[in-house]
Amino acid sequence: MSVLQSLKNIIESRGASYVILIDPDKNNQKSILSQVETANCSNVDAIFVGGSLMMDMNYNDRVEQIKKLSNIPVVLFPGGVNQINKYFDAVLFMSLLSGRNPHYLIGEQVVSAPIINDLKLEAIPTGYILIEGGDISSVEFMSGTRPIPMDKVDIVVAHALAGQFLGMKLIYLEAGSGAKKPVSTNIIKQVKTAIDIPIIVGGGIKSPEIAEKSVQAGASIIITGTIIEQDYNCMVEFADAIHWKD
Ligand code: 1GP
Repeated sequence: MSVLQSLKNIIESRGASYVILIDPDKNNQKSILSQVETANCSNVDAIFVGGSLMMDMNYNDRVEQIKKLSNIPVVLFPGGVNQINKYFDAVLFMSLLSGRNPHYLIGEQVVSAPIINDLKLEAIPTGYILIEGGDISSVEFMSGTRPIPMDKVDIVVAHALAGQFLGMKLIYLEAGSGAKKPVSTNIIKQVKTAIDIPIIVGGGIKSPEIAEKSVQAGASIIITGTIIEQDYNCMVEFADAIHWKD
């Protein structure tokens, strides 16, 4: 079964899906495997792996280790084409819809498509929408694109609709890693009303309560990265809050 289908099945049966984000940067070298071990026994549904930069040459080795240890799907959440390798079960094939930088709208995708094809990786078409989370995010800086202001709800909705009409299978509402403000429940509600493909929400989700409210508003997949780097044990509480049908 495809990774996308397995996530959809979980959304259907458990109400929503919980995914952790691991940044395989050298700073996290020591903690990566503990994070995977904890995820294996904490009702986490998948691991997204990615980061804005690779700061050394051991990235591929770390991804291999993550894949070997993980009992759940390992999906690339790409910061760039150089992060693709054979160890992933799937790749979020993202277009940064909120930006107007052609390189991240279609340039990276053209470069990466033949490699993904050659590796026979599952590509999950994903519309990526960056929303202003209270600080300049790594995505904003690295992509040279401006986020949509949090109060411009109609603009976010229009981008999400455009993504759906372009054939995206998922819409990712991103406030940026470590965001001061997560994506508002108002935005999630309005996007949920407008589109019928699953909504991923991430960035600045620091508590199970925020995760639960985001799911109640219409999020189908919740991503946490920064908070679980600080405390692996909170994965169980996040999973409980997100899997509301259990
Ligand atoms: C970033 O949405 C993810 O791309 C996760 O954000 O690190 O703030 O959990 P956090």
